[in-house]
Amino acid sequence: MEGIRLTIAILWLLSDSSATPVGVEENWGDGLKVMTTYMPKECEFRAQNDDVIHYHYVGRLGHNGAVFGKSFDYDSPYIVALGQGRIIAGMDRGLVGTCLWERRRIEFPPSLGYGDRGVGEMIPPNATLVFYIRLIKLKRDGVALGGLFNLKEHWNQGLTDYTKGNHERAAAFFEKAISEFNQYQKMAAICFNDCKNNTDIKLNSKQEDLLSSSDLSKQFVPYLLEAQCVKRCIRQKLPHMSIPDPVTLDKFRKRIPYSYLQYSYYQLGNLDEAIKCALSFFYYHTNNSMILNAIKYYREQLELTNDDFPSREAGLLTHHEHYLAGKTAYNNEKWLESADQFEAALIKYKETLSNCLILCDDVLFLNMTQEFVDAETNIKLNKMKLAPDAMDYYTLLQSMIHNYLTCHTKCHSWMATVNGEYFDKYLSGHFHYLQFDYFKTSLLNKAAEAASTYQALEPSDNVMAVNIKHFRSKMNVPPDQFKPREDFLNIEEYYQTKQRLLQFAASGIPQKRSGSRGDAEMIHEEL
Ligand SMILES: *[C@@H]1O[C@H](CO)[C@@H](O)[C@H](O)[C@H]1NC(C)=O
Ligand SMILES: *[C@@H]1O[C@H](CO)[C@@H](O)[C@H](O)[C@H]1NC(C)=O
Ligand SMILES: *[C@@H]1O[C@H](CO)[C@@H](O)[C@H](O)[C@H]1NC(C)=O
Ligand SMILES: CC(=O)N[C@H]1CO[C@H](CO)[C@@H](O)[C@@H]1O
Repeated sequence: MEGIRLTIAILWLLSDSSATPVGVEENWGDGLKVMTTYMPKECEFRAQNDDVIHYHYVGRLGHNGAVFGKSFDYDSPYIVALGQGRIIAGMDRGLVGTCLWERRRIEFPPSLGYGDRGVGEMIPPNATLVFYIRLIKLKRDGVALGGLFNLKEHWNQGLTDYTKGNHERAAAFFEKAISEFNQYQKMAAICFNDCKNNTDIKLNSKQEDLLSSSDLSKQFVPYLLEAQCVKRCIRQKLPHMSIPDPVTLDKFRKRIPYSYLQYSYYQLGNLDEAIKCALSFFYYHTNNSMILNAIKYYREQLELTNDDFPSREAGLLTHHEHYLAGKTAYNNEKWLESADQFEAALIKYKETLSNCLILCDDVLFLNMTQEFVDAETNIKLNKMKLAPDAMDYYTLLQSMIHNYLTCHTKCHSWMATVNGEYFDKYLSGHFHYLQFDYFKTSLLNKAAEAASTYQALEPSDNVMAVNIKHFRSKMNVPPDQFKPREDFLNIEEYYQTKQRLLQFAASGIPQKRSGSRGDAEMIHEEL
């Protein structure tokens, strides 16, 4: 039984990757010739009979290459239900099995086309036809497959149009991709939340065995379990999603598309949108001089002041704004206002940090989806082990861990970068200001709490120890008020742990177990 499953899995893998090699013409009988000219990296969905397909085409005459028809205008693809005789036989047959976003060349004789009569002035009698097609949408039972989250394809289409100077179309594609990214992010957040502390999913014994061979791997088990859970969750919630790849996601995470989009809007004369996009990019690249100049220019043109921040991401990074407002109020000795701003900044800090971290979990999850935890059967793990030149499992795991931890630590330093300037004690700084704000407004219990939190976050800073002593002895604050805020201590502790792990991960590849051929056979048996 298990042996059969493995065989099926491997056959499936082989058939999947060899079905339509790029650039090889295949003869499908009756003179029908099909060649894939572009294959997307992920082919999750292939056109089958009765699917409603949307595709672009250029049709050429076989004997002289003359174009007799085309649809290459992205707003009007050809739409048809496949395999129902609604289009000429050559196309009805030649389009079967096309992947979403695949490009094909389909050639067929008149017997599968317009026969010995031809049609109109464009297609003469007895014409061999050649179609170049690209499948852009696939609907099965009324549901668009994969079309929901093709942010990579939309992003690439946008770049192509951007390069050609077609900014209207580029902007439309960028917008589409960004909105898909936002939807994906929202869904990922829900799933990651649902999967915290999940107990349904366990490593199988072979995974456990592999992981238990290194200390670093062991520490990573909870994340592996979480990733498995998340994968299931997203599959359930978005069954027709085409999974974005990590490299593309990373670009969106860094808001790179906004730097293109702002320029496209500028070219289109839409400065209102241009400045929103520029500011959205700016938040993540606060010392990029090009974007700073662009923002300055837009502000002048639109007669905006520096206090207007019409970003697309409004609300996302406002912890910085609250923080700066808190400092300003502090400098103006408006203690209560300052305290309010710092408290607001802390709330936003937690929100923003967790949004950033969630996207790091993505890095891990997506990498594992592609390389490690495939389906419930570890198909790809086996494929890796069986293929002689496959990437070594430990190298893979290590680089995954490294990427993941790097992403996490980047979130923290990104949070602490205000308008391009990195603040070494950003988080603890809030509490430094707060203890003084509260002291000045005679909210001594709160001052004690803030001082203790600062002390716990910066244990080597003696100044606060002096203050705490002062609150205790001179101001008579009761001892039970000197409790640091757990939520922020946890954030810091978690961060420190990850930094340690990162150093550990960077310090050397976990020891490979001897006899990797043996491993392969072992796994082979288990399935
Ligand atoms: C088309 O092909 C048919 C059969 O091969 C032949 O009888 C006919 O004369 C051809 N017509 C033209 C216009 O070439
Ligand atoms: C998850 O588990 C940890 C420790 O077991 C616990 O402190 C935390 O509150 C749990 N979180 C949720 C969301 O249940
Ligand atoms: C931007 O800031 C970072 C760290 O704050 C610094 O390493 C980098 O050199 C700066 N880049 C520019 C262009 O100023
Ligand atoms: C094995 C591995 O880590 N693969 C990829 C994970 O994702 C990052 C991008 O986020 C890639 O750079 C890695 O190559």
